[in-house]
Amino acid sequence: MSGPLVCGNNFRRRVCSGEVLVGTIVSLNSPQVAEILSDAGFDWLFIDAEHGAYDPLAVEALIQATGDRTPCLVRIPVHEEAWIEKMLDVGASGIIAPQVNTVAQARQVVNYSKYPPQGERGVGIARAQRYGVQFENYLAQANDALLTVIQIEHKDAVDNIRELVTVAGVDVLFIGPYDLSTSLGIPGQVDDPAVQESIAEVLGVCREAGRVPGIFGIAPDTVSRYVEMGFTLVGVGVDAMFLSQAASQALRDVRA
Ligand code: 3PY
Ligand code: MG
Repeated sequence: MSGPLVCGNNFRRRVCSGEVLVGTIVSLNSPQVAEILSDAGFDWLFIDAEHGAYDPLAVEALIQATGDRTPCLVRIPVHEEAWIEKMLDVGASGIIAPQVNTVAQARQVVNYSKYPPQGERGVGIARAQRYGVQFENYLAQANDALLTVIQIEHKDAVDNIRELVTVAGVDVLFIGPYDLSTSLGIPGQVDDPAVQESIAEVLGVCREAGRVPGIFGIAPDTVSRYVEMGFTLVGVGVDAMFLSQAASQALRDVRA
C-alpha cells in the first residue's frame, strides 16, 4: 500500500531523543490556518481541543490540512477514553492531556492511549489506519509511534513530580505556565519567582529521571530562554495572537 502511515513519521523518536522541536498552538477552526502554520515550518502543531472550539471532525480537518507533513499533537479537553481514541483515530501523532496532577490520572491517560498489552485503547476503522487499508500495520506500530504527553500545570502536579516522572508510557511532561500560575493564585504572572521556581524544579526532576521536558510560552524570547534552560519540546505563540499582533502592527505602522 502506498503512502506513509500517519504515525510512521518517527516524531516520537525525535521527541524522545531530546531534539529541540518547536511547535505552536492552533486554536482557530481553520484548516487554512493549520496549513499556513505547517508551511511555515513548525516541527509540530499543538491543536488545542481543550480551549479551542473543536469537535472531532474539526480536528480531523486540521490534521488533513497539514497533509500529514507536520505532526499534530492534540490537547484533549478531558481525560476520557472517547476523546483520546477519537483524536488518535483521526490521525493525531499523539495526545496532550491537560492538568495531570496524580499518578492515577497519568496511568489512566496512558492506558487509553495504548493498545494492549500496554493499555486498553479501543480499535475501530478510522483515518489513522487509512480507513482500514493499513489496519494491521497501524496496530503493529501505533504504541511505539504515538506520543503521550501529560501537562504539569498545577501546584499539586509539581508536588507530585517525583512520582509523575516514573509513570511508564508518559513520553513528555509538558509545563503549562499559565495554569500553573493560576493554581498558585497569581493568574497570568508566569514570570513571578513562584512560577519560575516551580518550572525549574520540574525541569530538574525530569532531567534527573531522564524524561523529556516540554513547555509553552507566548513570546519567542521566553521560549528561547526555556530552550537554553533545557526544555526540548516547546510551543511558541498561538495562531490567533500571531494574526491579531501582525494586523495591529501593520495598522499602527501605516497610521504612523
Ligand atoms: C498553560 O500555560 O496553562 C498551557 O496549558 C499552555 O500549554
Ligand atoms: Mg494549561
